[in-house]
Amino acid sequence: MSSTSGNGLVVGAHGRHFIVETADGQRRLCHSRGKKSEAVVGDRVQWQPTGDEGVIDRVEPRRNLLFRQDEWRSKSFAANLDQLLVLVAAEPMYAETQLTRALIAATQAGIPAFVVLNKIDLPQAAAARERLAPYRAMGVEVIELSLKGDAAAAEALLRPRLQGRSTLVLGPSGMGKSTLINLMVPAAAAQVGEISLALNTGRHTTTTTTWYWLGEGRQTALIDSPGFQNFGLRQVAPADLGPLMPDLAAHMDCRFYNCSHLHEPGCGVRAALERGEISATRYRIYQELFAEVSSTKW
Ligand SMILES: Nc1nc2c(ncn2[C@@H]2O[C@H](COP(=O)(O)OP(=O)(O)OP(=O)(O)O)[C@@H](O)[C@H]2O)c(=O)[nH]1
Ligand SMILES: [Mg+2]
Ligand SMILES: [Zn+2]
Repeated sequence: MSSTSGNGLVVGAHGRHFIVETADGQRRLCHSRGKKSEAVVGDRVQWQPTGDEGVIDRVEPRRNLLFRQDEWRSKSFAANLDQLLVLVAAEPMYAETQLTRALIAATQAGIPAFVVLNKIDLPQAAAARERLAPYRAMGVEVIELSLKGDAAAAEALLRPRLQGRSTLVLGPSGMGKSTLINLMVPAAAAQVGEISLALNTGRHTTTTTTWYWLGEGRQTALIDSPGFQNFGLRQVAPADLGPLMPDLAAHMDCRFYNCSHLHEPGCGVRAALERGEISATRYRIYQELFAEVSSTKW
């Protein structure tokens, strides 16, 4: 059977250009119809050929979509995910607010998430580990490894965790996302940048989102993504923010049903903060996010 048209999976996206994997496993360059580029990596699409290339006619309904909403634009990461792997490391040190934002976006999108702390071969890893303590305490799974220092151990930890699922690898620039993809998918050849190059010149930094199959049978997928700096959460309504943070949500026995947990008397969240049951940093991030999402018009 030849793939003259039909169903496909978006495995790469760059502006209005898409790589669509057809039913027989071929990859084909496709364009979106019209001005809007609606498809994202992970989308199931209907397409038809135009010469050697193709046109996407329709995007099938999505199971989920992970995206960020900055002040002026919305940026989709990927669709139809089974899970999110947030990759962090101590060199360069990840910003905790970025981790929090990724976890909130995943929770709101209904996508289970876990954290991988990479580069534990470096002495700075202790500080990163400490920073993750509140996340472990609220039930977030954290896997520690060194993709370069002990690749075999890293692979053994990751493989069962990824098996049979589609996983988006997300994290700030330089954490090792492409290194992880290359370890798990030897044929991937994802571009890995040396830290100095990545941060100083942008070279070798991943700029597109790409779907890779891990092993035979097209059952397990890993998705490499560009590192992010901003991670806007303006899709979240202010009142939804606290409930999306499990450590705060556990203490929302407040006097007022519409408590903002910022200044009201009888606030269970602030009481827990004073007792040391909520991390001061997490609460500060909540304040920062609350201000940010409150400046959005609803
Ligand atoms: N010390 C150490 N360095 C590592 C480890 N894993 C990756 N690196 C290095 O970290 C740097 C960044 O790795 P990448 O895989 O390019 O990071 P990335 O997350 O894909 O970065 P962007 O594409 O810019 O988002 C490279 O120089 C890697 O060699 C590790 O376990 N230990
Ligand atoms: Mg990369
Ligand atoms: Zn409150």
